[in-house]
Amino acid sequence: MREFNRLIAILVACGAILAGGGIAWAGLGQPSPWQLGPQQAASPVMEDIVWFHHFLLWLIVIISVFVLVLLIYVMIRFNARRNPTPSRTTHNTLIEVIWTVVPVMILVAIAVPSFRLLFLQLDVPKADLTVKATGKQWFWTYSYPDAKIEFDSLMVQAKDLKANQPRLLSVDNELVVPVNKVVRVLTTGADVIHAFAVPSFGIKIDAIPGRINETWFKAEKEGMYYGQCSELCGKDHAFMPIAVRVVSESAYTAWLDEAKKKFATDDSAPTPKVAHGVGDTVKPRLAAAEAVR
Ligand SMILES: [Cu+2]
Repeated sequence: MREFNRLIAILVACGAILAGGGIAWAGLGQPSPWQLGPQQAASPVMEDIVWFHHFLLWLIVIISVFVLVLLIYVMIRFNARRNPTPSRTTHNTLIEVIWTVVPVMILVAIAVPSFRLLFLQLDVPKADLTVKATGKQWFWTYSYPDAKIEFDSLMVQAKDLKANQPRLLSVDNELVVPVNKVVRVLTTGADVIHAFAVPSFGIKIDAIPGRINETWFKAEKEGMYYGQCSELCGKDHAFMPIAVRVVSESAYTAWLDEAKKKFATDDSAPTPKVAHGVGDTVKPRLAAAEAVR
């Protein structure tokens, strides 16, 4: 019985580490050393995802421990030595009803929050702002269609990192959005399939050439939020990070005024080709991206 107690203690400790990991060690907006759980939530969708994750985690821990305890009990109590003449019972209606109905109830308990979360993610609320993220080999181009601006966002090389800039996640031109506003994100790919993902916002959506995908987030805290391309897209797949700077409404307006001068899209130019191959507008930036490596 001492072994059994020790086993239970280990299981409880593992559960505590798993549950604690998500809360205690996760950084805001970026991964942190020894992190086990998801990154801290900064949007309503991610808050639901984190809740759902912990709900499922505890559910499966309880079920696993319950099954393990049953197995151990059967092994000890009903082995050939302690139970030489086994019972001949083949049916027990009450137990059969219980082991059918209880799992069904558990599945329904999972399905309800699962569908609620799915609808929250897919049902894009009325957007305050639309941004388009185009995945290119190997950087992102962001456009703000309403403000008529567009710019490329390339990873900062390790030797050029400033203080507080995380390696492999920082970029030269961040995607800037206002806090507490619904941001609709349109994604597409210019060459191959990429995926736009920011863990703290709970978004991950494919950027497919010739297609526009749509998702949304509402950042509830100001700060820097990092993500990465999440669809294997070629040799520099790991070097096209996503950096989102969430700022106050007034700081956003100020940034937008600056950006309109710096990154204005030329209306007279033909729209960049995004459907097939590497568009003409991509090539000079591609050369620049190659040159720094
Ligand atoms: Cu990619």
